[in-house]
Amino acid sequence: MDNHKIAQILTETADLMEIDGADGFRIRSYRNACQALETMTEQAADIAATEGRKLIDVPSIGKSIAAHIEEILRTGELSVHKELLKKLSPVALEMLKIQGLGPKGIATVLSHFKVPSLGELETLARQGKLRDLPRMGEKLEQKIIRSLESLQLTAGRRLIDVADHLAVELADYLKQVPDVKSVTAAGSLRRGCETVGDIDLLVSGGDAKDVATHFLKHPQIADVIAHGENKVSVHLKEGIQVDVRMLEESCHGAALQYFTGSKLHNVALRDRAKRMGYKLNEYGLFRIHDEQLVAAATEEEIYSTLGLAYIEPELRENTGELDAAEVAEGRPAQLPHLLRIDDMRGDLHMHSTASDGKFSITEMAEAARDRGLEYVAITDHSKSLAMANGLNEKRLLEQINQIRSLAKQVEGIRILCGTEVDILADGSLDLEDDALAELDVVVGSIHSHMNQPAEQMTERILKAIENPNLCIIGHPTGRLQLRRDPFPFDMEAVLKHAKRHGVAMEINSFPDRLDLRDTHVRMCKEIGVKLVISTDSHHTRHLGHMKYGVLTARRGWLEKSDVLNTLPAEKFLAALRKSG
Ligand code: DGT
Ligand code: CA
Ligand code: CA
Ligand code: ZN
Repeated sequence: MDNHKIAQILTETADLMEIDGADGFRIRSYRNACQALETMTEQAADIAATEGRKLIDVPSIGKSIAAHIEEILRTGELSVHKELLKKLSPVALEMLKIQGLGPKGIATVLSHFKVPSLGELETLARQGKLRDLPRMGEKLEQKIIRSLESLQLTAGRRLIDVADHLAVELADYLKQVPDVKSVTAAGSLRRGCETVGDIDLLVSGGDAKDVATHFLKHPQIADVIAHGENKVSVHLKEGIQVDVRMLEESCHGAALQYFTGSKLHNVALRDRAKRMGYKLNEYGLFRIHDEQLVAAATEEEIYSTLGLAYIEPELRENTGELDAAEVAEGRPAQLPHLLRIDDMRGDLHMHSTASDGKFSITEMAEAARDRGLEYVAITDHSKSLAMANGLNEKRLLEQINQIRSLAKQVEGIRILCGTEVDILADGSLDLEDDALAELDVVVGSIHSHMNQPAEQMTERILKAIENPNLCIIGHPTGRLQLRRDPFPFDMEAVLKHAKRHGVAMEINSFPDRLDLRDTHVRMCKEIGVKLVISTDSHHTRHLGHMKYGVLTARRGWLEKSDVLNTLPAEKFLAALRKSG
């Protein structure tokens, strides 16, 4: 078991202890240990297995946590964790996802009612039974109902990076079967969706029986949902469903097209086929009048037989892609030439140890360089974000000097001076203009007072855009996927204002955020606002999230020219809004 999985169990235990009203000092020791596990370069399992070495020698890991880690390594679970779940409620952890409730609120609810499921909680809320509990009230009760509704919409869905990593691991595993030619992820994962309901894997080549037998031996499988001749569906221990389909190589393209979806895209494509005298299904494209197969091996030939240019998976949502792909006489297709990950040259949002990052400026820059980037901006938090150790003007100016002298030592990448400055409740920025004017890149973000009414929030962002030092709005809607809804504001008004003032909007690539999201990105393009794609890295490992931001950009129909950090450094700086 890797450090991340151990940390997950310990974090959940700390959450449960918080609901249980445990001592704050003890809870903090769990959280500190998790942070140590997430950042250390060695695996806890290796340390535990090495003679003469002990887990308690790792900083932040004390005697009782070390014993917990050993138990997790030995048994795969933690008895304290299980006991707390039993004592509190099997859905205690899920209740933490309900906005506005929090550990104290959950404790209050659980001390008055039995809550075996979220459905039971919803019933209590709808019957008005929560409002009279201490520190609750009708407003919070309504908020709980709304939050439960949006949780239902996303229930069982996983963030794209989680599904992506699992799919890669399973594909490698399936490729061990003799004669398997390819294993491809289809469905929402291939379309680059921000969350994934289940993982669809298509296996080409190899004997279907062998593939199924091998797959069913995978250690991560929790239970088998269906096992047919050409398809196996399972739940992984992680909770997510995986559908594996074994294909005939001859109709690989047709199956890939069908199982990539989206359903709406497929319905529209089938309608088009029908109008042209064809039938389309997962086995191929057939002429209706004589049932003759006309295309099946590749997606390209299916689209082209239907008079269409190849449509990239990220565009297959039935939002105009079929019209744009039309190749009529004398008119080429109108599809965008989608941005590619290799087009990215810079990353304009990352944190160092000066605020809440885990690595130094040099380490971040070198890691970005090793990933092929040409420039990065260090954008630590500003002073009002005290819990993230945000920088005041003095520390920021010191950091600028530090970066300028580092620039001579770190070869092969340009380090730009930046900040992620808080946009305060009234729309002013958290740092003096004089200090901001010294920087190459000013990202402005909202981290506080997110409950403002939409009108006030809109005014706040419009005012921030008017500050001539601001270059980029960071994670503009503030959402945390599966956890926190975006704060409401007038997106169109903000985008028009940003365009007028030359401010760029960020696509924050952090999988929990993906903010702006695909539909907003497309609005930017239509309005003509420029975008940047950044990782918001707090760890060198997060730099790899860039690909999810790029997928979101592609789903928003972006081309290279729509994204400022595809430009070389000098041109990027010239294109970025300049103060004065
Ligand atoms: P998800 O799993 O909720 O994130 O979304 P998808 O798009 O991966 O949906 P999924 O896994 O149910 O099906 C994968 C693709 O297979 C879907 O995008 C289109 C195709 N497909 C599956 N079942 C049907 C169906 O009953 N009708 C149609 N038209 N297409 C289907
Ligand atoms: Ca799926
Ligand atoms: Ca599926
Ligand atoms: Zn931020």
